[in-house]
Amino acid sequence: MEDNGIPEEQIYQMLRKYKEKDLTHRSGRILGSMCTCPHPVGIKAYMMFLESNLGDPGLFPGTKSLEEEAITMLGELMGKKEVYGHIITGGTEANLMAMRAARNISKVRDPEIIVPKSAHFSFKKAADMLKLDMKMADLDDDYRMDTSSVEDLISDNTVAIVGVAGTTELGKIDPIEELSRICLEKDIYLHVDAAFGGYSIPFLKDAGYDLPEFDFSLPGVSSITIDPHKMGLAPIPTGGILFREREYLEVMAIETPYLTEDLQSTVVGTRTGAATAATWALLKHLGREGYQEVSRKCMEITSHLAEGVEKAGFELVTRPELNIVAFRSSQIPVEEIASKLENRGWAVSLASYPQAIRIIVMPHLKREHVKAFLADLELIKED
Ligand code: 0PR
Repeated sequence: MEDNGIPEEQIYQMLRKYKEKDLTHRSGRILGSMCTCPHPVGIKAYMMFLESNLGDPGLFPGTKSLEEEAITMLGELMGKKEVYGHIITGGTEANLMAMRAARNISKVRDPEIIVPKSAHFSFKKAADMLKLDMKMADLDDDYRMDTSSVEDLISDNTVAIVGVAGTTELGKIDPIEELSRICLEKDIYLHVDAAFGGYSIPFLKDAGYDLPEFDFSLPGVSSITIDPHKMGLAPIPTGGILFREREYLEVMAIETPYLTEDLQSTVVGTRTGAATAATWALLKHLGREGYQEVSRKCMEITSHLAEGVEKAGFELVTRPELNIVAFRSSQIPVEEIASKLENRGWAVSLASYPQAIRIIVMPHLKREHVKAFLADLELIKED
């Protein structure tokens, strides 16, 4: 720390030097991120609420109302207006809260959860923190959760089953309808991780895409993760957790003796109201049509990219269901493709199951970026 403070302008200059080293989404070079350039309306709303702390909501009743309204709007989007939840830091915290609710509501001594092999690693964190035994269900031939494997894994200790609507690596939608039926029959908590797909599947359905049911319209679904900081275009960190019943929040409520609320169910104590303001503002500003446009454009570019990848002689792992393209080659190992693309300035990421290059076609990826990428993909065959 300096003895004498550095003048403001100099501070910004110093910061710019660091920022120059970062990649930007706007450059179109980030191909493996589920985040994107935040929408200007989200940024402005976020900045308006920088001092608001939802950890002490009695001081910020306006922000608290915004949170309730945002949760209702998200609930409506997910097939049920009366839901209970919070705007939190992201998918990890949402999945952790869901697993905590499921564990606490059960009276099981050695709790187990069942997640698909494709589940995000946040469930491993949740299992570790909550002392849950995590069983991994197999995937079917098209990388969706295999429900017969789920049924084999169910035991008296199962406290939750997790299905994913928009898997992290391939963007697949698990058979939630079937999971809902199984969970209702066996009285098991069902959590749907729609961190990625929650902000696109309903809009793509509106646009005529044939996608399966995955939300509270299915009676077995107990909770849903839906992340505004992914396809919702909100600034980071903004996540969402929705519960069908208030009781799920109550079973993990902790007494908060000196705050303006008596009980708190979130993991985080002091938490920003800015994320809530951004979520609310974007839902109101873009509306169903605005968000439909965002998702539709991403899907158009996804199709274009998938076609181009095949034309260049690479093999698609699966037909994209959402805006993720995963591909590999019979000639070049995946790591080599990745490093050659990286040498040409593309920040790609790898899918692990199966090993593949994975491109998430977020709204910052435009046609011109895909064109340049496909040209480089042709060239790397000769590198
Ligand atoms: N659930 C699913 C289905 C996810 O894909 C992710 C994250 C999470 C939960 C956890 O969400 P948070 O990261 O918000 O806690 N999926 C991306 C991933 O791990 C997150 C990401 C975003 C990674 C941008 C890299 C990146 O540059 O791949």
